[in-house]
Amino acid sequence: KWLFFSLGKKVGKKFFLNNHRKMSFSEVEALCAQFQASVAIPNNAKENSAIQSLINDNTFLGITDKATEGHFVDLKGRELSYQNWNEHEPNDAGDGEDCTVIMPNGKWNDVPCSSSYFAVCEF
Ligand code: GN1
Ligand code: CA
Ligand code: CA
Repeated sequence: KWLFFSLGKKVGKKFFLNNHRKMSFSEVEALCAQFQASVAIPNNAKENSAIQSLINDNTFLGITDKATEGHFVDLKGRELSYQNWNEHEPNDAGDGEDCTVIMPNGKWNDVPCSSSYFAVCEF
């Protein structure tokens, strides 16, 4: 089967690399850390497009509201400089959603951290 996406993309000083296996958010954090990388966070539209070009399914970003419900920050608790939520998101649906995925259309959705999605690390 042909893959219509690439394995990695350079944007400025960042390199985004995606993993073609679904895993929970804690597994994604461990995976990226293993490579001295972090779970990807797009800081602007250009970086968001770069990540979008690497994926064809929902993919975790390094953005959570675990600390304060409804307040999404990076994994060090810092404010986000860019956000690209889908309409009506984040909505903390179901039993709660504290992690974030980028969808194939480039928009973001909050999802349960325990659910399994693809991953992108940034170097
Ligand atoms: C999904 O399955 P449902 O409709 O309850 C999604 C939510 C979205 C919602 C948007 C696990 O929830 O995050 O906000 O659609 N849940 C999952 O309508 O992806
Ligand atoms: Ca939440
Ligand atoms: Ca949601």
